[in-house]
Amino acid sequence: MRILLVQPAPFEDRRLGLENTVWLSEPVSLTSIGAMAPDHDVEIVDMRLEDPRALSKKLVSFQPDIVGTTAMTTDAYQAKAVLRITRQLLPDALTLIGGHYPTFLPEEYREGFVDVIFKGEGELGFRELLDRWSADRQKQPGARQGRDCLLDIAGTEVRTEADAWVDSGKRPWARKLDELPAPNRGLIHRYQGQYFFLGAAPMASIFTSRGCSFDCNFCAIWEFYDRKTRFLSAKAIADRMEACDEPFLFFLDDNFLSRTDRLVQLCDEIEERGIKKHWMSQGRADFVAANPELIARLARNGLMGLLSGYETNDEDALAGLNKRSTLDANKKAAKILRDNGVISTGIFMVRPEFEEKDFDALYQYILDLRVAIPLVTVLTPLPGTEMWRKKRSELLTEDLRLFDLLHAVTETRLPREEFYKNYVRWKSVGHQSRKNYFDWKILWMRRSFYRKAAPNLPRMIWRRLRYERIQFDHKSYLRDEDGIIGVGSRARHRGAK
Ligand code: B12
Ligand code: SF4
Repeated sequence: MRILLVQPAPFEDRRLGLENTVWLSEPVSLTSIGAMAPDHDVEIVDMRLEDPRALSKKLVSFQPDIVGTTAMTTDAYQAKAVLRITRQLLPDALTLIGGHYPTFLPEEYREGFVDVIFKGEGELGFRELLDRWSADRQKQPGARQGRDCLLDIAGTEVRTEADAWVDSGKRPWARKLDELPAPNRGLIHRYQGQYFFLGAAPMASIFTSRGCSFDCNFCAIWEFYDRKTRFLSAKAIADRMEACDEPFLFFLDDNFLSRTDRLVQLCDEIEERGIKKHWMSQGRADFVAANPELIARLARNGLMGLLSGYETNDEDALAGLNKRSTLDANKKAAKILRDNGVISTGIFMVRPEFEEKDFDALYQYILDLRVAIPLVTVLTPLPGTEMWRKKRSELLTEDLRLFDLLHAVTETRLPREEFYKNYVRWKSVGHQSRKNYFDWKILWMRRSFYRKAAPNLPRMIWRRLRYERIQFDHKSYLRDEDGIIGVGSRARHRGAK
């Protein structure tokens, strides 16, 4: 069978998107499920790197039997558009959707142009679907059962021939990550070299664990994976590192720094095999604070950047987020990372109730911490989170384009224009932070990284300048909200549902 997997482009032109400025990651959801179909003809189209007409062209030329796409919250509408176009151009193709957003709000995809909604981890369910669908297709055309042959695949919702939706309940997680095949990166070969994190390019993406054992109330990941974490072994991680040609890697785990024994084993593997890659990941500040020697060893073995949620300058607010960490841990972590030349990308939140003095205090805190790159987000109740369930009635809109963590989707205490004017002051904080963090000692200590990344510098600066004009113009936020947030918007959006 011919299978087309499509990574949607989440944003229309002139809107912000992390993938435009900071981080364009490989579509690992699609390479992961693509790896489950070695006996079929699979292609991936990454619409973030394609002309908008590429999808219809590919549908017509490839004539897939199955088209699948994926969505996190901000991709939700574009993912729908992918399947709607598919139905128009190829009425007989089976259409599938999976990912975080459909898992949490499957009802949003119960539409005539969607045939199967995957909830949770996709590999095993996708394989089961392929087996059933291809067995059914091999029957005489008259004897086909249609979609009803897919009805009881655990982890899916299927639209029956009679146009009703049947939910087959949760699918148990794959027991061990090592038992799943590695994502098939050959499927994105033609895009290789185009994925990046800031100046690190070409960059490959590797997933080494799934889930998180913490329960921050603004985060969906622990709910997605039932607050359990499964890990790839250190040996399998090292195998995957070696299999990548790229000098830069991103470990996509939400909480990479979580099992010291595995990290020690990973250092052993990297040292024994002599792997010389530069890699980045995401990890908690309290882990860094508690394990300075391990961080130093990881840095010697290629750890070059770490994204951590420092979140806030207020101990009570940290506790209110269920973060289970402290400001003291933030301070220690930022110092340990800097001492080891690890680029600390600190994620912070402004809250809708902020007044000018709260912005001042947060920005001063960021400067005092000396993180290399501060990413300042607006606290957002994302679908699937505890915070969403609590705050849903307070939302001014459910238009998902504004759920990018850069817009306030609830009432702000300051007038909205003032709120965004204060928010974009983040620009000078960012510039000052970079100055505070980088010095010749750090550049010398990590010279092999900076030497390899240097050729990317002009492109990175160009990307930044282009988007800074949008990112740091408060009017662009108001423009995005225009017609979405305003008088009566809550009633309008509820009415539209
Ligand atoms: C890399 C990444 C990004 C990349 C791009 C992701 C991409 N689409 O390629 C970038 C940096 C752009 C990004 C941006 C954002 N991200 Co992000 N990102 C991730 C991250 C770290 C890894 C994604 C990944 O590759 N996962 C690996 C694959 C294997 O997992 P998966 O996607 O879940 O896929 C599995 C199943 O869902 C399912 N499946 C998925 N799709 C399909 C399709 C079919 C047909 C089938 C059968 C199955 C299936 O099967 C797969 C294999 O089991 C995840 C964390 C995570 N744990 O996934 C967060 C995550 C997806 N991001 C998240 C968020 C909140 C964001 C942002 C909105 C905000 C922010 N500031 O980060 C922005 C978006 C705003 C914007 N556009 O600017 C949330 C999503 C929550 C939600 N409700 O949607 C996550 C889960 C992080 C978290 N801790 O909550 N992100
Ligand atoms: S924010 Fe980080 S630590 Fe908290 S639940 Fe999400 S992944 Fe885990």
